[in-house]
Amino acid sequence: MRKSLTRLPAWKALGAHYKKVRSLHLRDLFTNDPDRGKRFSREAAGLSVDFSKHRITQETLRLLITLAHESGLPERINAMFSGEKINVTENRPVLHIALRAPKSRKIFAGGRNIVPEVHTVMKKMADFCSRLRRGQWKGHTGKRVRNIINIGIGGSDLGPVMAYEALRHYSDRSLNFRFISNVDGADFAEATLDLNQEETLFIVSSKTFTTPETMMNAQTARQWILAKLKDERAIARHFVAVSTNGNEVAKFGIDPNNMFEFWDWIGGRYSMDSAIGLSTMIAIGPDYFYQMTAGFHAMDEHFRTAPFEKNLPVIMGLLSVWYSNFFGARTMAVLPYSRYLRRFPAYLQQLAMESNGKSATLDGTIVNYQTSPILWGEPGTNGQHSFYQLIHQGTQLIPCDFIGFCRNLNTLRNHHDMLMANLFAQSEALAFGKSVDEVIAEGTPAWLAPHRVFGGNRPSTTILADRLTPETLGNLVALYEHSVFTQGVIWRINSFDQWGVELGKVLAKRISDELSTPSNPRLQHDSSTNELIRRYRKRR
Ligand code: G6Q
Repeated sequence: MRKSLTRLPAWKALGAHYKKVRSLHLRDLFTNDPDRGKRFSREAAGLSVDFSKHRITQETLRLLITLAHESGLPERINAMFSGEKINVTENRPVLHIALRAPKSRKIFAGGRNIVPEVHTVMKKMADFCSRLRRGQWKGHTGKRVRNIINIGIGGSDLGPVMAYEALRHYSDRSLNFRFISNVDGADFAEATLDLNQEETLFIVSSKTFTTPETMMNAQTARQWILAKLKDERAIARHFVAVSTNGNEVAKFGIDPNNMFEFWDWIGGRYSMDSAIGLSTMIAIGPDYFYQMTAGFHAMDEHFRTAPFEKNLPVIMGLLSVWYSNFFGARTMAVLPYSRYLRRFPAYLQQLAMESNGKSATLDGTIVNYQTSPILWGEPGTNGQHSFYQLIHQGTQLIPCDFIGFCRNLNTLRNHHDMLMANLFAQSEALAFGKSVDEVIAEGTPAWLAPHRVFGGNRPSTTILADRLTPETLGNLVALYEHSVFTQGVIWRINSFDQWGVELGKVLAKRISDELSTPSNPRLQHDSSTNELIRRYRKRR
């Protein structure tokens, strides 16, 4: 039987090594190695990543990489890229990397080369987008479509929203984009309030086409269209679908020719560059979309081929393990210095926490170590005037990822220099802090000094890219995807299922039936749930 993670020689060595390095201060690490900034920086696939402000030495990195080898990371990377069914609990291969593979590449799932299918769908999407963007796709009454509403949830929403926001600079400003995900009717009501049905197209994005929230919103959309257009034939002009479930799509009344396919070897949270990205492609056009997939592919290739000591996603993933399992860090913050990336932390929350927020290992044993940290964040500099206080002086260690761009997209006085100055200042302040001597030397009275001391030694990664382009976005997302995979491999969990969302779904169905048949008084939940339902029934 395979040794458990905590018995691997590298894990034990890291434990012993941690005792030696935990008291080292970044101030000393930098003083003792004037080249540290360069030594721990790496460049690849459009990104330059500075790992030097981490509480690591060369030896830490060497041991973490040994851990990756002892955990079989090279074999697992190979298994993913060669289409093995590594999503064992759902008996599926995991092939989002095929979504961005060039035509010449052969990637097999179930013995079939799937790359041609990917390109066929992409071509169909591109044709559709071009027609729509040229105003050739008309609504039922002959009006040009100007409003695009994506209906989807989870992986069928977070990627499209994030990408639309991120790439807004490149989008067609004559079109309106809205996103409906929540079953809260406010989502639908607010998204459609000022829109004319005749000019509105819904994209129903659902891999399964059975997700209750999405189906509820899609039916409401159907009614909203029919209330004005009063003709069933309008559905075919005002709805398209992205799904794997042709039957259900046809039942809804959507023309199968207007269904954009994807496959069960793509997980929802890994699907933003599949047909799920249809709204993205409509917004930015096919050429920019291809640039985005090229960005993903560049990072895929880097991940697949680069030696681990130069491999950005591998190092990032291993650092997460280092802080989670040895320093006991519970959370990590992602802090993009770009308004365009304001939905990026929310997107990464699903990617990281739905992938690695698990306790059972691949062989079914329960872990005796921590798995996914809680991920959170907001764009700088807003966060600085909010929660950064805790990161600087609070009692928890919160590793941070700073993301910034050397060139801006909106040339407006010297805003960008000021923005980036803040990014650099934050990582510097976190790492080096301000000692009590420095504080006193500034003339601070002794009683106030403790409040003004910054301990420093708070780790961060800084990711810099030239500009926020579709390609860079692809680089960035794939960086995190593969970092998440790396962590999952070390923790021996399946990063590609999500059984944790099932129980709530089943109970919601049962309770929803109980709410709609209030005459049935028999409630058989616990006394708290029973009481909440009764109270709601009474007042609804
Ligand atoms: C993501 C999950 C999940 C999924 C949604 C929507 O990895 O699988 O977030 O994307 O539950 O599912 P449908 O696309 O099937 O509606």
